Amino acid sequence: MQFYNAAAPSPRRVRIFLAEKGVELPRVDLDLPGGETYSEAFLRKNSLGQVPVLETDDGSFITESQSICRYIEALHPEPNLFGKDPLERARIDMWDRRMENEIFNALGLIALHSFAHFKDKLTQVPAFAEAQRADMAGKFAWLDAELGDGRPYIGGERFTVADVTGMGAAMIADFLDVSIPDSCTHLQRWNENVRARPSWSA
Ligand SMILES: N[C@@H](CCC(=O)N[C@@H](CS)C(=O)NCC(=O)O)C(=O)O
Repeated sequence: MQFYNAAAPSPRRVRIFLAEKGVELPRVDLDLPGGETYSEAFLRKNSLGQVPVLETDDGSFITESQSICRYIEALHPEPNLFGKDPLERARIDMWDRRMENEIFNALGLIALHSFAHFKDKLTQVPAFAEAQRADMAGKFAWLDAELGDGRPYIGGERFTVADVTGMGAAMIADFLDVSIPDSCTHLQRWNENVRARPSWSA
């Protein structure tokens, strides 16, 4: 197996997941600002020119951070990060999707609509980036209210892939200098807890 990585939030989700599983994979580090993911050779692995990509032992390529994590979970079931029974699996999936849609992707849109690196990738609307930035406080307040039930982790009583997605989002927030408001004490508690995990530095 070979893991195609870069210094960016989506591959970081996989790095954190692998660290939580205690799994090490041979890794190829790509230079994102240098455009290495758009080489002809890499586009044959992922036609979107994005990382992460996992090359499996039979020569298949899995793209999408979450799909790679699911594959790793199937090969290394413990510690379980996707849920143990139908209800827990649904709850974790629900929270993972919420973290991705409401927080991770919302932050990503700020970068996509404001960084020069993405100018040829989409029609940038800088005002939209600013609007997204302004909307983040409300999104954090929503998540904070949810965590107000006292659960320690996003999906419930134990650490799961939904927290991994949240940690990826926290990396984007750091990079964009978007802070969790002081009033969001439950979210602050979660944020401090996950940053204290050894996998935070993966
Ligand atoms: N939905 C994809 C998103 C992958 C993605 O957007 N990767 C970014 C890094 S975070 C990338 O490779 N961007 C290359 C570029 O846009 O130049 C996943 O979760 O794997």
